[in-house]
Amino acid sequence: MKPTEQKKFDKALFQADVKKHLSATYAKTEETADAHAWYLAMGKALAEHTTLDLLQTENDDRIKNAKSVNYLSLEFLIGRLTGNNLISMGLYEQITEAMAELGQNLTDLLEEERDPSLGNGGLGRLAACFMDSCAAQEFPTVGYGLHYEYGLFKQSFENGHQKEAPDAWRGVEGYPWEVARPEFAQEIGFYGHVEAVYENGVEKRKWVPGMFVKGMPWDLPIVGYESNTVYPLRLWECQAIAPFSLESFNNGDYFEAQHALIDSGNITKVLYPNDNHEKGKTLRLMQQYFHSAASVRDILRRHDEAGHKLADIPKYETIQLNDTHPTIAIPELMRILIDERDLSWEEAWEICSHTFAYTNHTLLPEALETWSESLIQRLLPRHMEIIYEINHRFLKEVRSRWPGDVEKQRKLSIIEDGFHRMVRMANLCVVGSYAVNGVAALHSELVKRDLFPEFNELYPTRLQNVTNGVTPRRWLKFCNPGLSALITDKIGDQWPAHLEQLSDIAQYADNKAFQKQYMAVKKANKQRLADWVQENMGIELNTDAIFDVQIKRLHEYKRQHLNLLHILSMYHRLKNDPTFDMAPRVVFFAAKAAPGYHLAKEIIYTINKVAEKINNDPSIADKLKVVFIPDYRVSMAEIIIPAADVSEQISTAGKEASGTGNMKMALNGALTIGTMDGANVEIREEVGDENIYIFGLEVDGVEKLKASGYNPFDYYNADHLLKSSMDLLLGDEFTPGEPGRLRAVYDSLLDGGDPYLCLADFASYVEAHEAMDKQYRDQEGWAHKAILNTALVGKFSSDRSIRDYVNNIWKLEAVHR
Ligand code: 26Q
Repeated sequence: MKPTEQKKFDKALFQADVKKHLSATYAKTEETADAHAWYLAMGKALAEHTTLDLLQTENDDRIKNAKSVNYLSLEFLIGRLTGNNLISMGLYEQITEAMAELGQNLTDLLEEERDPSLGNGGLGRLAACFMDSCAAQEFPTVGYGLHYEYGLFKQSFENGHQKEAPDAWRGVEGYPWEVARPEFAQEIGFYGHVEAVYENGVEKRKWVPGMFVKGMPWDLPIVGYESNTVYPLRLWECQAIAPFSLESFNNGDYFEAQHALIDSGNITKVLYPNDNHEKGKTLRLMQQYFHSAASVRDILRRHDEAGHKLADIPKYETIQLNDTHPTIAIPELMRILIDERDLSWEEAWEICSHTFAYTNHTLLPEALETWSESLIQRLLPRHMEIIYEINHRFLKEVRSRWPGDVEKQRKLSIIEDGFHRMVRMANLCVVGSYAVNGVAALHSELVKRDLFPEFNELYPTRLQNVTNGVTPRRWLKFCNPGLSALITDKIGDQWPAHLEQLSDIAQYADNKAFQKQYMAVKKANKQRLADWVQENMGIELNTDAIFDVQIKRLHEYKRQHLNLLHILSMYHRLKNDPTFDMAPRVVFFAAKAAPGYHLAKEIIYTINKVAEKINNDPSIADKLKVVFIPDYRVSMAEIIIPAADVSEQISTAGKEASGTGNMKMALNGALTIGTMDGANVEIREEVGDENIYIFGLEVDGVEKLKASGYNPFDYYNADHLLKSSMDLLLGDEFTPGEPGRLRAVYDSLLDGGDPYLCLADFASYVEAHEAMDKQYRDQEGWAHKAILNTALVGKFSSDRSIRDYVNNIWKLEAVHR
């Protein structure tokens, strides 16, 4: 839909709707309503419109008869919906005015919304950007996720230590944008046994589950940018089937029945807070199966109701698996087709193996999912049989390709042999999918070379690349209105849907007037962040300083502790070298650590302690400040990213699959300091080597160093600055009266072997920072580079990523409404 075709907005009607919800839904009068009540009432009034559009999209025959993508993900880190939906609906200005007439400031109301924290980090946020881009380009999509009661924990600091608290994101009143769809509820089984039944002399397998739960779907509206298309993000909530056990209920064993209610309520109670690390917990596998089973059944329901044949599933549906977390959907679809729909194995496999596609997001061995065979056997006995059969037939193929090569069979087998046999979910995904992709060019090459070389030989076209992207609506237009206005002023207002147009900004990179305006916007964004920090953390910041930003989950491979070493080196030099000069700098961190990741929490503690000392040292003054912003979340990113001068993307080469924060910050005019890792490689290709600061070992350098026996002490002893910086952690400089309290990080880098090569990259990292520091003192040169970053990263729109999926993998067409 073109903006000119926008449905007419009736202000008076909308205001009446808001007042109606204020009283009828939230029991407030205009006199007693606070900002929160006004936000809720406004949200409900808006959601009325999106729900209508959702139903129309759902019932659109052209969509029913077109191919859809079903995006299966255990995480959707969508961020606040109200502001974003207003932008997509093209109503931001009108609603600002309508609410102002009701005495309410829209910006303040938007701050009342809690972030739906239904994801950990990059993978969940990517799923949210992809939903936005599918809707914007009107590629028929349903997102399937889980309706966790508690999202990712809230983080606070107590004496520098991370403290976690539960996050009941829906609040007491419920989330205004969601709508329950009880008509689509599903019953899902667990446990039990498999029976053999004979029909006309042929054996049929039948799973008899030992317990059932209910899957209740809640729909969130994903509004297409400037279109009436609204796709559902369907989140399953697990509920007990009440009365759970009729027998125990009738026997008067009420408490037994209640107990069961409580157990099934547990399944979607809380999001697992591990990022890039799997822990083989039963409840997590129950979440995964619950999610897959409910989603697959809903897909089949839609397919059946549209009047399509089973054999045509691959023609009308594709199922994208966001990492291996929903892998069990593959044997689940096989089970339904064979056991419930009476297809032969061959017919069922023909369908399945042309329906699923799998995205890999990590090479870290500790993040590759495996589940114990005995656990799957107990929880999902029929699925285990099906997995054996898939493996059996697959290994036959391996044997005919490499006769007599037992090693190949051992490596490729879906079942890992050993004392405890394990099911390798990634192998099951590759075997059961028609396409597998990595998330950046380098990562996809490593997937082929290191993770699945034999699969790549066996199925040479299956492994592909789709470089990640981010939605320019949320990550530029909405979060950076100043820069957006400036861009629109120069190149018109079509860029949010056609980000490649940003390249037209490049011609202004040397235009002094434009540079001034651009830097003024950056300054205002820095002021907005500084105000937030002043108000919430009581730290005063100088907005002339370099705002140096590292925001992402806390993980050793992301090397927040390398950044820390740089901070220590600056502190050391400021204290000890009278000739040392540097531009004032504020180093920002924001990161949550998985609650069970001890060293990650120690790194947070160490940074906080170092920050405390530096920020209060009068001799440092405003040369250096360190700010660890608590409770990193999407709405916080929306304030930090537009204010960044420097974007820290410093993972050990080969470890970060893509990164997406790198794209968001470059788009908003930060210069990247980064390794040749993930999408940094492609950002450099786009912006040019002069406009990015690349440092450190590359993948082959990392490999060679590791192979030759890396010894961090060699670097420690040879580099005076490095040694002096690290030694600061040994005494009680930052923990008065508690010497050695910061040893954990120090030890991990020396005795611990420095597995992510911080010391090897330190000198090169410091050198890159010095070059940036020097460049920053030349503000015109800096502006030139920053403008070119904004101008040249159009490739990283998630619209382009989705078009890549559509053209190379999904093969489906847009349906314009
Ligand atoms: C697995 C099993 C049990 C419990 C938890 C998990 C689990 C949960 C989340 C494993 C991994 C994740 C998240 C991974 C992730 O966020 N990966 C990131 O994906 C981004 C989008 O592709 C990339 O940009 C990042 O490079 C990658 O680290």
